[in-house]
Amino acid sequence: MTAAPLPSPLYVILDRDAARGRDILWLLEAVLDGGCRLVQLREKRMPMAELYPLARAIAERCRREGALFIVNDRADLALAVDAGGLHVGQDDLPAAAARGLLGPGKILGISTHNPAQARQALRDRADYVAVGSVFPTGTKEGFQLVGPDLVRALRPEIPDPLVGIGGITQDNAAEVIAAGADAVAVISAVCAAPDPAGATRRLMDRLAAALLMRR
Ligand code: TZP
Ligand code: MG
Repeated sequence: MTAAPLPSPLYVILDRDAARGRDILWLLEAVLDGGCRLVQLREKRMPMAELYPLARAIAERCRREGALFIVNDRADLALAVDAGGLHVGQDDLPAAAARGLLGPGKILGISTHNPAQARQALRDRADYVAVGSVFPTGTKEGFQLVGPDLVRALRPEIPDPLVGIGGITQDNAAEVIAAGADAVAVISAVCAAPDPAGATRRLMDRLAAALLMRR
């Protein structure tokens, strides 16, 4: 069965480090204001006692706005705040176990860096497959550079939504869509932007134009 389409071609990952001290809920408002309806909370160091109320507030705000909210890494947190889903990488809770915990009603996204991992993600019943790092990034230490070529190579065999991630900006987002991605995920291009709402809006415009070009 092919997974459902994502609600937005732009996937903004909210990351406190990239936000340079700015409030995550303020950033969320900017992202929603800019028209994006797909967000993730990526927070590696916050104590769970602080992370839980933050994730709950994001989940509630996204629910009211009709946006899909995905929690990074933590299946327990995703379930506790009734988020729309969970995103796991290759070093996290194995995707098959995550799928079992989440049940069929939640979205499961899986990060992959090569064709074997992408095929395994399909077998583990991913709802979308993330591919990266498409370009060099300063956000993730030890990233594996795969280029738009991996997106292009996977497109014919991956029926699920494909999400390009890593080093994606206004200037190269269209290239990722042209390679076959359904969406692009960004951290710094929005979270570190002086005007995150404007940056979101401009990325949304670029992506809409790139998707039109592909039709
Ligand atoms: N996974 C692969 S690259 C990356 C992640 C989480 C970092 C993306 O951040 P940015 O700032 O959009 O390059
Ligand atoms: Mg992870």
